[in-house]
Amino acid sequence: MKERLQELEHEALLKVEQAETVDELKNIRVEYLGKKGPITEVLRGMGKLPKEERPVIGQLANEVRERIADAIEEKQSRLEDEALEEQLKNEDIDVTLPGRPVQVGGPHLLTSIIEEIEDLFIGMGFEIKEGPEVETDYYNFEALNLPKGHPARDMQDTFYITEELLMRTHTSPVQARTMNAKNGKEPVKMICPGKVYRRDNDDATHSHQFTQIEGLLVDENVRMSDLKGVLQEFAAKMFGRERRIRLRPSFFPFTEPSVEMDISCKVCGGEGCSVCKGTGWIEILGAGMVHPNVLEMAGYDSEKYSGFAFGMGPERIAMLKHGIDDIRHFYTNDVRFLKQYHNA
Ligand code: 2NL
Repeated sequence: MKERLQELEHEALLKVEQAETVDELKNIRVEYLGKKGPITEVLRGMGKLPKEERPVIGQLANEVRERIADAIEEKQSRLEDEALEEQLKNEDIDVTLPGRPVQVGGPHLLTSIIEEIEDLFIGMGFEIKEGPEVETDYYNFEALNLPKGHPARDMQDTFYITEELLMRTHTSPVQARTMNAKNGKEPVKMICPGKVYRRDNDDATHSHQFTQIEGLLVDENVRMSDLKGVLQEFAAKMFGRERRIRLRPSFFPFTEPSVEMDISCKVCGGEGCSVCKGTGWIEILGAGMVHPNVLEMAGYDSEKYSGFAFGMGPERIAMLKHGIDDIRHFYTNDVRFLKQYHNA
């Protein structure tokens, strides 16, 4: 019995010595120290031993069991330490390595320009208004002195959805709606930025979808000189105090009289060059005094109220400001293009 126990101990300790994983150790523990293991068996068979041998064998069996258990425990903690060491070695972090740069986006050039123009007019007391891009024929055309049959309503130029519904061709309907809501009584001082749509073939200067910013001021005693002062201030803030402006007669169905505003060419200072096509001037926007028909249709007494309005294309403004030669850059969104203007 004594030899059997010593043999078991020797065998178990050898296996523990050779074990390479915690799992193997678990198996050894079950095999030798488990309820069905050989040591338990020895202890169970003690009844058959002579009485005087029982305590000796019992003590030896307990000692053997303890030594095996200690060996397993010691080996297990060594294996675990080694595993941790290995893991730490693999997870080594070099805190001196340079960080990975984070890609940060920025506002689209068109958004920046529109916000710059908005801020500028907010500074002069104008409100920002927005309205639907799908409009009724009434607000897009009729209310703006473009009656049925007017050439500007041509199917060729407008995305019609039904006979009565269309994609707005300008932001003017937002202004017509705002005036309507005042019932011909209160003044209006607003600008409306937004997307507009035209049936056009896209090229360097045309896009079937682009943006517009229009302005409108309606009150008693509004004169052409008020329009000129506001536009002068806009041009100075947007392009620089040194640029001059001029107003040329023009035509729009919704204003009378109508004008177009030019600013002096930055490149040649007015001498004439390729940028201004030899004229010394660059066209910036259209404007005029609100047509009495437009005021009357919105409910204003055109004898008492008058107003001015203007409209411009933010794409064109941005192109002039930054020397961009193709309107399609705003919509193809090549990041190499967009990135150049993240601080513009
Ligand atoms: C241009 C010219 C213009 C207006 C827009 C307007 C709106 C109302 C009444 C009268 Cl509700 N006028 N808008 C007036 C003159 C010119 O736009 O060249 N835009 C890019």
